[in-house]
Amino acid sequence: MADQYGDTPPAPPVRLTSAARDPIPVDQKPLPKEPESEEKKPKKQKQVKSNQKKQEKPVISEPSNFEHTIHVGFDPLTGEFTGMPESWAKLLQGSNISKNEQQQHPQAVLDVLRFYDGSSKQPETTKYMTNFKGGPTGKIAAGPKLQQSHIAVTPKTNEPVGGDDAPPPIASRPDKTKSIYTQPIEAKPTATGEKVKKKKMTDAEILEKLRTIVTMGDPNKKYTDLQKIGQGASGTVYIANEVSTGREVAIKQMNLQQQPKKELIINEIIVMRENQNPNIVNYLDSYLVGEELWVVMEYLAGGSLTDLVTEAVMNEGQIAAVVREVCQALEFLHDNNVIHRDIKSDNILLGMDGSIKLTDFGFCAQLSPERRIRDTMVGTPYWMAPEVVTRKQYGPKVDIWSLGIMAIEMIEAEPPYLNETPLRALYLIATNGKPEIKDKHKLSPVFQDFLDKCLEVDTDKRCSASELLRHPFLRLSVPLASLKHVIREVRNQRMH
Ligand code: G5X
Repeated sequence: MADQYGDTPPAPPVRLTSAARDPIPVDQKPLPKEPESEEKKPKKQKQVKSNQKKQEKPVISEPSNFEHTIHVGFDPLTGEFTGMPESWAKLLQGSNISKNEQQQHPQAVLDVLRFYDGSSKQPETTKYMTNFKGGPTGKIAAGPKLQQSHIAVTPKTNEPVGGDDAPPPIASRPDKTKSIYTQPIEAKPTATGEKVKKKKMTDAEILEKLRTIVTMGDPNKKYTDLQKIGQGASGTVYIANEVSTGREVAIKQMNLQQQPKKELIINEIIVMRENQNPNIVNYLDSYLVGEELWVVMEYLAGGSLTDLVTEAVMNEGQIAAVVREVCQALEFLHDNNVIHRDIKSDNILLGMDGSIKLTDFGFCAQLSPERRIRDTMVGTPYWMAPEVVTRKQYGPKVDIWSLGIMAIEMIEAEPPYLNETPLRALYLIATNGKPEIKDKHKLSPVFQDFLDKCLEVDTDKRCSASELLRHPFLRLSVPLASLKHVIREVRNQRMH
């Protein structure tokens, strides 16, 4: 069936086009320093303790006993760290963080090193998309009038290529856009009076717990015609036919043996079973098949928001529409004490009807009323909030920061600092705070203000999801149905 573009209102003019996909000049000019960080100014020979980070605000009932302290010193005259572990020195060497930058913010360097070193030791547990595509050469206008585009898409070899029903190949950014996870470096309290943290579960306990959740029986009889749509270290995602209803579902299969973070898997199922919402990819069922855990969920055929931002130019009305839907998901989650912790365009799926849903809760955190903040480091560097990067305790507002970064993706096709190493990106987030937006003045004043409200370093000043939903920018939203054409067009581009 041919697309009709004539039945939609004219889109606002295309903005901020051309260079969005071009390599960004490497000479990153140093941005103005955050005035608030006097305590981080290198004065004299400063002894920086890795674990006894000062809390900016007092936190009640937090454990204060620590283990494993690394003492790293910094000599501002030589610009050299002393007593730095070998692995950090190596990481720092390859990071492109200049000597000058190290000298300016030695504490920030140590913060991000401590963070990133922990994560790099972890086997990769998340993202699945292993296929790649050829260098894109242009973007299509995400309006009703679609310009002829010349997009080089390298089709995935194991991908079923076919008509309108075939799952589209899933876009992939470089490996550095994959999610990471580190254990909290702050000590786990064993006996602090307050029982704030649960003991780590054993594998046997995890299996036992899983058995109480999953549906008995053989899913191979209930779901047929599995076609692979994503692949990664932790599992494989398929599209399948649900025999009882005839509808398409997505199935994420995870081999439990290969899971370094089994608690997170249980978390994903338990949390998502309880939290169903129109703006979230809904959990449907789960099964244990030998060593494999199957998670059945709704299937969205329109690809991810990454496909859209990298292959189309979005106007403000379209951006507002996407942002509103994601805000609705976040308001719901945060009201229910769930933090997603990995908001980025890759985790926003599009339905062929224009629906927009948040997915991949593999990193989400369920907060309890007694414990409203977290200290585990989770997410994807480029989208991480400053409080995560600098290892402060954090809460639901981290999702709002990441939403702001995702809004930048919709303007510029990629998050700030994507051409940097992850470690230098973390350093830049820690030291620059709010990122610079190219051609910010070309955005409408309400959009600029919206971005400022998301990308506010001070978490108390950063808006909540509910507050953002009342922001005038969201009144610019186009109807979701008007996105159908764009989603279809991008999908078709990707299929051929
Ligand atoms: N529905 C879905 C997930 C969502 C809440 C528990 C993870 C991928 C990939 C993935 C592709 C698709 C594609 C099309 C759907 C994924 C998840 C999840 C949950 C309920 C499970 C990864 N990386 N999908 N439609 N999912 O290739 O956390």
